[in-house]
Amino acid sequence: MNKLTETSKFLSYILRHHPESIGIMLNQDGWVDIDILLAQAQRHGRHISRSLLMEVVETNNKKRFTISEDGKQIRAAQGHSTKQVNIQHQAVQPPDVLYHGTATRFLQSIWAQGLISGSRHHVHLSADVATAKAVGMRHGVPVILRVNAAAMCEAGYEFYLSDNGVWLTEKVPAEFLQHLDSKQ
Ligand code: HQG
Repeated sequence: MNKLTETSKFLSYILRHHPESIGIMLNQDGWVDIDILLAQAQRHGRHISRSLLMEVVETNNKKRFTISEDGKQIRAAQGHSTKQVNIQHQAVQPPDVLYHGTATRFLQSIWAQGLISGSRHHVHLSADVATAKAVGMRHGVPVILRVNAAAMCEAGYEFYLSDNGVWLTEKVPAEFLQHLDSKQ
């Protein structure tokens, strides 16, 4: 694994899941001072220069990390499981249709329970089929579910858009899901 990918994975682990593992606290919005992050990483045996950090942020294929406007702080854009973070997203109107990529082995449970966020804070949805397919492939044989976001909005469900363009919602009951036929 190259240095950029390795550092990106380390940052995801710290900024989404286990900030306490290097003794840092994230604020409710997920931010931490870059100076503190790098110093604590160093103390735990992981040297990351500021220029490497910035290169990871800038080159990251999914724009997983966001730098604050003043340039002093960093956060993961989405995907959190740590209880330190509770981002107060602004609800926004989603496209009428969103997509969720998953693996065939989860389908039975999804039809029974709907989409649930599991350990993460939200269910992750995308506006396009290609992204959903790539997400599904991480878990096995991919299958794409079509989410009737328009009907969910009418029913009062809220949607949020992360810094990096991932659509988030708390859960998706099965009645709003449809198996996307490969011909569509
Ligand atoms: C499934 C990546 C059984 C769900 C991606 C998924 C994304 C159920 C898996 C981000 C279920 C959770 C998140 C139910 C949902 N029964 N299985 N009731 N409800 N599931 O990794 O959406 O590379 O936590 O379908 O691009 O795959 O990390 O979520 O298959 O944006 O930046 O449970 O992670 O981004 O898996 O991926 P995950 P996800 P990063």
